[in-house]
Amino acid sequence: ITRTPLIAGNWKMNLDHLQAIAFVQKLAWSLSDAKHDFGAVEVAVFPPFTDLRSVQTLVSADKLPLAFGAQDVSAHDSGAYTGEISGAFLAQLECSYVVIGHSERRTLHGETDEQVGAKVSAALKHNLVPIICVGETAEDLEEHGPSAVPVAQLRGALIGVASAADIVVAYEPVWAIGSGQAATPEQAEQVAAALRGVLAETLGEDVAAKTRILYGGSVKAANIAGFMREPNVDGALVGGASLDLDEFASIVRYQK
Ligand code: G2H
Repeated sequence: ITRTPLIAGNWKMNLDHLQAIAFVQKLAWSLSDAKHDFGAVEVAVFPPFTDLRSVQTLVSADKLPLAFGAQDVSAHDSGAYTGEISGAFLAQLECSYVVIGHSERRTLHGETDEQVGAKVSAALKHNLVPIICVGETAEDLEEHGPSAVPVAQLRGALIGVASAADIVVAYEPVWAIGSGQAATPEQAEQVAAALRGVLAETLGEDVAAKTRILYGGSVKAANIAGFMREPNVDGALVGGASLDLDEFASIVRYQK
């Protein structure tokens, strides 16, 4: 099985409506100019909710070969959940993906593995591909070793997930996020291999073999190629560097 690499740009709470339009247009032009083969390396952006409609309009009007998704989703379909956004709404905006359980949601909003699991089920129900984020803090790493916490988080998120589910997993060590201090490719590979083992155990060998596992945490043009050489790393979830057009375009073109 070959897995198409995915380079995903997580904008976090950056780029307003007008900036988002300009960025997506320029990104598509820049990659097309460089003759990027979108079939060989898939590119996706994750703007704030308020930019999704603009990005959708642009992508569909200009038939841009970019995928997009949201940075979070509600576990509920509709109802009295002030401030939440349901998977049904995201599906209507033609989102393909949704990031779930990012460490900033876990630490700043207290999201638990159980809540992450409920959001994963909600995403799948609306045909959104969840990008399930897992990762350990520096203290976890010291106390439990490299894979224990991400493995437990992934198991928690997969409770209730059907075996045929189309999912993506992102390994993002918390100590590497926005710190400039990325994991080494070997560290990322070790955890990615353990996570693929969890997928095989819980969803079966076939799903494990086709599921993409991304690395995230201070990815930039200068270090992407090392991660992509690892057999179990199938792409990257890029934060800070996804806001710089040239840097992000270079990350996407990591093979050249
Ligand atoms: C991890 C990552 C993107 P950065 O949060 O999800 O951010 O690349 O800025 O470390």
